[in-house]
Amino acid sequence: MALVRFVFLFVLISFSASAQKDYKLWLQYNKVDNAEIASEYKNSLNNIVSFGNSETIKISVKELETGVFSMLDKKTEVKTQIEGENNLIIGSKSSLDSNLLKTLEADFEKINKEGFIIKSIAVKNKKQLIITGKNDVAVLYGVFSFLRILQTNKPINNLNIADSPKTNIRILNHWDNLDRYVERGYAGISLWNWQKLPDFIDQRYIDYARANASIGINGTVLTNVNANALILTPQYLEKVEALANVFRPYGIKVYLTARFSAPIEIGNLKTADPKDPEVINWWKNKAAEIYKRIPDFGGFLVKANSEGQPGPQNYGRDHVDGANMLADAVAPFGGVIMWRAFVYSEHDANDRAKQAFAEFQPYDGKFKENVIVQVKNGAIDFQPREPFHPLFGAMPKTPLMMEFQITQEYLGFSTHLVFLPKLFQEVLESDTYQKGKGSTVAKAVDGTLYQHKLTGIAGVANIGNDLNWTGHPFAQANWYGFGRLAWNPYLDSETIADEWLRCTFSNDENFIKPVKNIMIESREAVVNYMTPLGLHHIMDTGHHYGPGPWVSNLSRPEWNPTYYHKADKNGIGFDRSKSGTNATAQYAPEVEKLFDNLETCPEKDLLWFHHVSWDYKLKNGQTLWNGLALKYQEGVNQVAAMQNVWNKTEKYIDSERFHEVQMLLEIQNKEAKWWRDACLLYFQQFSGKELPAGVEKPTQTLEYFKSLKFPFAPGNGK
Ligand code: GCW
Repeated sequence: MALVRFVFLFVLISFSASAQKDYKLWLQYNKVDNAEIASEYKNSLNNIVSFGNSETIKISVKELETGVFSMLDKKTEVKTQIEGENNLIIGSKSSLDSNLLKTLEADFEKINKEGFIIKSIAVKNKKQLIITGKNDVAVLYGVFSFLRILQTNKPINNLNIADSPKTNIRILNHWDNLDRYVERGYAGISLWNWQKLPDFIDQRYIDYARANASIGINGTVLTNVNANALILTPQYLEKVEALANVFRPYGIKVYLTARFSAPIEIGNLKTADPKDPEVINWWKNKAAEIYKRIPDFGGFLVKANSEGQPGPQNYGRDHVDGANMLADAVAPFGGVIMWRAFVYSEHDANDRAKQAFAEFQPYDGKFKENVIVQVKNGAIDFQPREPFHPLFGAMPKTPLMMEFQITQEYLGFSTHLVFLPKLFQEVLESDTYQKGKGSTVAKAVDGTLYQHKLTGIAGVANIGNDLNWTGHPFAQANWYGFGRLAWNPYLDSETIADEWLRCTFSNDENFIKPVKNIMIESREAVVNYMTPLGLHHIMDTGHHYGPGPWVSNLSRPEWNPTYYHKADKNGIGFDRSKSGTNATAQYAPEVEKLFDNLETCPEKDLLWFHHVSWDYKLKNGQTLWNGLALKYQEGVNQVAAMQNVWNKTEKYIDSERFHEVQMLLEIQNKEAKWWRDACLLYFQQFSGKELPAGVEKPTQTLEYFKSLKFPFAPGNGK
């Protein structure tokens, strides 16, 4: 009996230890096991000297104490005066004495409001390390950045860092409903426990804020863009206020989605017409009511006249009327309106890829100062690969915000290991040629191209109440990488993968090198086994789980995969060139030319822009049919290669996360094959050709794949 109890206890303890690893994200603060580095760190870190006593500074101190203790086994004392040498001084500009201010004068010139300085300095001839910034939250960012230096085992003896975020709004968009169902969520239910709020503050809220602050995220939209007006009632605002209070010391502002018809639904008005004086007044009062509770409320995110959501067009008005009316309501309080450009209509016979541009581009320059238009990275919908959205090169007078999707709606849910920063980087680096060569999407987004003051990057969150937050241990890297890129859209995804692996797992090069490769390869792998050569939107209906290239019976034509791949006897692909829908004309002439011409169009985007015959010769000499089939196979092979690498990592990490990833990769392998077989069997009906050598025979018939149904697949909107 005693033995049983002992074993039980042991299991419990080891479970909670490993569970903690999953939960702790990239803030593991593993013990530094390189003795030399550890002793160098210990020698350079005596006491913490803390100036200021705001909540944020207290959090910063605690974080440093925890981090240093856990990584170095060293207990630091917290002082309020500098004594001796090798102290770690933290405090914001206003709390520093004139001596320190003078020493750092030139450094403060280098940073913006949210930027930080980490610098080795001499105070009265004694060496010290200081972390500072223009306000307390900037100091917190500096603290996390410093801890990351320790986590990644980099030297600290001569630091001289001045780093500022390049965008103002670095924000998560939660597609969370009030009943806690997360639209396109694959990691459990919503973190926000509305029923227990405002009185019960779940530790999760604090840990969420801390994780976000550690990567520089400074905003969160709590509610789904498919909005519910109830969030704007006092009953819910009280709960929102409680969350805002938790997030504030971490520098995170709360935003909400505004349902355009709220004045009718909760305000008892007869209309929501943005030109109606009563409606205008209702929103003004609502804004005042919110700001009374939450003085630093960020503003509203709005999905209007898109996929059935109400909007100004219901009243014969346009997007500018709607956005500007709301902008006026929040302007007195410093709020912003993030107005989404994700619009398309079944009543518009135009190519769906052209519709958002056609509608929004003419509005350039017409929005109020505190409106930022939020544009998805591509013109369709978060596909494994899309060319950059043409709006990014076409609205010089309007601040444009990037919307990325961190949750993997179209990239294997939380089951597939896909490192998204690679995708994000590809988009950010794309050249719009708006002001000639070098006019990258990143420059449009960070405002440097047209000197916009309001800038931002949004990511549709992949977070839920799963123990590990994101469903897949490696999906944590996508949350992390999103934050890092929102801070600096010019960061290299490989650097991000490297940092994340070291902070999350281990600094052992034998682990880092091969696993980093997995991450970097993983994005191309998913493109290959789902939608190679520019194919897109061929997933199954509604839940978007698995392949469904055959689907053609949906009420809206542009919801059908057959609309997108247009496979027939003659070939496959969507002709968006001049001979087709001419979507290429929405890009700057240099880009238009590149995409329009079959010879110059990058092969990765081939079938996005061209309908190409099955016998078309690819650059490597293969026919399109053979090349397509081989790409599908390559995707499957890449997953198998990822598995081989992963299977050798067991000795470097905890067995729980090792096994989790191992099982998930096995599912990914099965599903990659499913995609390959289903798509190739389906397209083969049109090509009429044999599978080339090197492509494995399908395991099932096309009929079988078509018969698969998933009525309970997660994340499908309700
Ligand atoms: O990708 C599609 C999703 C919808 C989502 C919509 C949007 C929130 O399938 O679930 O709705 O985009 O971005 O508004």
